[in-house]
Amino acid sequence: MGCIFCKIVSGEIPSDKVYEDEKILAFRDLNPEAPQHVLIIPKVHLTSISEATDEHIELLGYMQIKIAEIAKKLGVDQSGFRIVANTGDEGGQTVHHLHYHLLGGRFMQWPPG
Ligand code: DGP
Repeated sequence: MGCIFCKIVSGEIPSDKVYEDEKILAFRDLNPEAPQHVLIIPKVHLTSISEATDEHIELLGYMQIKIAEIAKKLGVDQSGFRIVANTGDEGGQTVHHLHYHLLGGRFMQWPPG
């Protein structure tokens, strides 16, 4: 399969890992938009949140809790941070493997562009 993030999970493409366990992987974005910019992905291939079903409830809940832990590890849990899941073409998704961007270390404007 040609999925870039599956290749990162398998180690075929190297990444700057921040956290890993049997279910998820967190690694630094290649093109950081903030001092801390980490991508959190499930190891199983799931295209986007649009394709999530009841069978993913546990995994998605797990990811939220781990994101909080990762934010703490990055030192942005107290200052604040943003999590974003670009979904589909108009959502700006370019890699079609579910991922949350965790952005922190600077003030985040709202609304986004
Ligand atoms: P999105 O536009 O939401 O689908 O974000 C995809 C992000 O993935 C984008 O910010 C750049 C990042 N990215 C793409 N390819 C790679 C890669 O090979 N390694 C890493 N670390 N990040 C990548």
